[in-house]
Amino acid sequence: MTFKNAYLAEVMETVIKRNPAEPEFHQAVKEVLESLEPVVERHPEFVKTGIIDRMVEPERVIYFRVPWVDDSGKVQVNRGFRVQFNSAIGPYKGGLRFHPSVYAGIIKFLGFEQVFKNSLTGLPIGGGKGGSDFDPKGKSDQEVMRFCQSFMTELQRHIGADTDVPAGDIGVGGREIGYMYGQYKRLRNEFTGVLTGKGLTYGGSLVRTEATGYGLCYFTEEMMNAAGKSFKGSTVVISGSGNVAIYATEKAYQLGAKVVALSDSSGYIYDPEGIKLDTVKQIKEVERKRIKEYLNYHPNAEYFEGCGGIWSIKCDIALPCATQNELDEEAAKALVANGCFAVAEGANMPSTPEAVEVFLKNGVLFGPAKAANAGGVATSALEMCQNSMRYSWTFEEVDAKLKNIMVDIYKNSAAAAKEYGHEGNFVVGANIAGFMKVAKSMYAHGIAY
Ligand code: NDP
Ligand code: 2IT
Repeated sequence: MTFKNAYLAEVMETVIKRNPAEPEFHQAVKEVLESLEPVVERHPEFVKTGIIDRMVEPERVIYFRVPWVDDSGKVQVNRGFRVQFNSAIGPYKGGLRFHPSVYAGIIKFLGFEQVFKNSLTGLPIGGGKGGSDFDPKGKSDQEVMRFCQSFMTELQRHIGADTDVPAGDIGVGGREIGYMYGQYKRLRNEFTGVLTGKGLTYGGSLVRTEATGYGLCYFTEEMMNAAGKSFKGSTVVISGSGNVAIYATEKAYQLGAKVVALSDSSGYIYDPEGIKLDTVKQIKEVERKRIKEYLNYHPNAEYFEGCGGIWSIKCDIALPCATQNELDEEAAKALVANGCFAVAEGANMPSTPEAVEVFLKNGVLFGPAKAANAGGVATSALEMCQNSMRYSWTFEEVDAKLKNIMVDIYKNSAAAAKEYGHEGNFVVGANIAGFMKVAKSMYAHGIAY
């Protein structure tokens, strides 16, 4: 244990004991608790009222059976989860992940991170996360629809526009949100903003599709500008080729950079002339095929099996946008050796703690996920706002609000880092800035004796 503070060490020990065999959750909690050392010294009232002891325990965990019938008539059973982590500053808010690797530890880590991220947006949203071990890959639209309907049949009794508002994450995009929204409406006979990431014809917000990737680049540009750097003329490597990666690529190009690599869980493509994004959108968004198909359109590009090698490509800026722990110490060293000067996390917790250490020690500008990818959930909160008003803003209006939010997140994280003696360390800064608003709210709400 690396804690100097005995109280924080004890909280960490309890988390490990109470949540055995959930290493991703332990990792996420440890990173935040390490950042809070200077805060607990300055705010003994948070220790006395058990704010942190309470924050590491979800308010509610819902775990349910999701039975559905596949195209051959066979009954399939998956597990559904919703972790309602913290509602101190607003209704629970956070995505749903459909991926075979989903289990309680993944959803808890994501839900915990979401609490601080949502606080950083400056908007009134609490933290939650959910999902299933269902694998949408290779399933027909009908199978996905039947699964989503069964999933929502249980989830609907736990959520609501003022209670808990889910959205997308890995494996959950517009198609899945549509099926789930349809089922919610059917069961509840109400038309409310209970999900975000909805289609534009039934209450979705412009820019929500692009928001996480665009927001990531707005944050990164702000962080780089403060250090005299920018996307303009830079070479960028982005992992993943899903929602976040595609729109990070689009914005990086708009800001004057060249993106040379993208990946999926099978491998990565390298196109030194610059990835042609229209081709990637066609392969991934329309055909739902593998990134390898890119070579059928652009035979001069190269394809490599296995996704880890992508970090050995020489670049100025790296944006991991696939999944947790996809960038390890060795990859971080390779990036540093190749002159990479900025890394910002589009995915949640994509860099291992050892990799983060390498970046910070070598002076790489490092934008942690909670701050850098908060544009998705921030725009979800703007979607909630428009739904409440029964009104909608233009693309330019939402995009301008998103940009302001990302600039503010950078400034607030940088300021908190400086105030607590860690100037330039945006991991510490984002964790503290996110923590303070939630802690003050929990303190104000008191505790039942
Ligand atoms: P998508 O499902 O659209 O895309 C996920 C991408 O990551 C795919 O290219 C996928 O490849 C790859 N990937 C998934 N799991 C693995 C794995 N175990 N190993 C290697 N590659 C993998 O999801 P999103 O783009 O929405 O999400 C990507 C990341 O961004 C996640 O960490 C998510 O939590 C985070 N995020 C998403 C937000 C959003 O608004 N969507 C907001 C903030 C963060 P393959 O197709 O082969 O599985
Ligand atoms: O990790 C995330 O912030 C998301 N998947 C988006 C959550 C949301 O509610 O838009």
